[in-house]
Amino acid sequence: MRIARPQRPKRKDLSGYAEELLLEMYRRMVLIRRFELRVNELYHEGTMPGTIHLSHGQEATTVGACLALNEEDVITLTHRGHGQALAKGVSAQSIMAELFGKATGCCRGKGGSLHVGDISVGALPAIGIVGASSPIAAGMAFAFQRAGNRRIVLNFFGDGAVNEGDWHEAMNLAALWKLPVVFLCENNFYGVSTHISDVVLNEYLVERAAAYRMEGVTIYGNDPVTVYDTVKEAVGRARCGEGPTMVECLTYRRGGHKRDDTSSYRPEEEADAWFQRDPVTDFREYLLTDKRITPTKLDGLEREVDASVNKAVDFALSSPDPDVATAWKDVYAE
Ligand SMILES: Cc1ncc(C[n+]2csc(CCOP(=O)(O)OP(=O)(O)O)c2C)c(N)n1
Ligand SMILES: [Mg+2]
Repeated sequence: MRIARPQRPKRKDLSGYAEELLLEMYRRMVLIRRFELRVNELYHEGTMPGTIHLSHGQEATTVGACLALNEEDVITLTHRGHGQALAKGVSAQSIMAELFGKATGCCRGKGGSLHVGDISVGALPAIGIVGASSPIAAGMAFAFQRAGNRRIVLNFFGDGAVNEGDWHEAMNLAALWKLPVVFLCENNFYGVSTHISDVVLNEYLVERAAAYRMEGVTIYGNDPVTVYDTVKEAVGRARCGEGPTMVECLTYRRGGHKRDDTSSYRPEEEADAWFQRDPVTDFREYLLTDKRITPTKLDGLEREVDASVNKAVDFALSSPDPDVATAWKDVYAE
């Protein structure tokens, strides 16, 4: 097993970024963190049904990537999709209600954790089959290209997807037809308990993009500014008809693969090194290097986020279950 250590790039001067953008980055990252930790509690105390894959630890990647998009652009989500949905602007209330299987959920309680999303804000409900979202993303990008509407698709996938046939077919056609899509790999080094270096010889997964003559880059995924700048550039190229880019973001999940997984398969030295580079606390510290941003502002924002997560839980718990008569509604196209 090859251990990859977190390598944070040199911090940039933040004065060139709008304060509003920086605060929104932080707000969304804190929202994902607090949301996921709350879901974890609710699940383990037995209040929440179903299964869950939590995304805390990967906030900088999802938020940096989604903020580089326009509202009308679309993302595809993975099985680890709560953070991706929140980052694109799906409401915390409707995701929380979905996790409880309530009628007010973003999929009216029929999808649960594995299918969160809301197409009205450009988040296609998640696809739990590893690698299967990439051809769908390429297909949507093909439709956008034909319509000439300058929208783009951002396809989230994990390191586990790069050995799936579907993923390769999508990469090939997207490169060949210069489709307006960004392939965003959340490389957290593990597919369940399998370390990526035990199943792929390449040091960086982005080497796969070169095989399709696609642009590609590997970046540190725990800094939202780095992710934002890189994805923004990729999005710009895609929107101008210059074709797709693969962006590989190196990150780490703080929890297990799912539910009760304690991640005992992760070497302590690897986990410790990544846990010390917490994207949320790191970004808070980074923001405070900018003279426009004060601890008071960030504390206030954190309190607002906490209140919104509490509100989301209350909303979900007090929402009705779906009516049995609607069981087949919205399942097939009419
Ligand atoms: C085609 C397919 N094979 C197996 C599974 C079971 N499965 C669910 S998540 C997962 C691991 C995916 O790893 P990765 O793509 O790296 O995403 P991560 O869980 O690390 O976010 C597997 C094997 C699946 N959902 N789909
Ligand atoms: Mg993974």
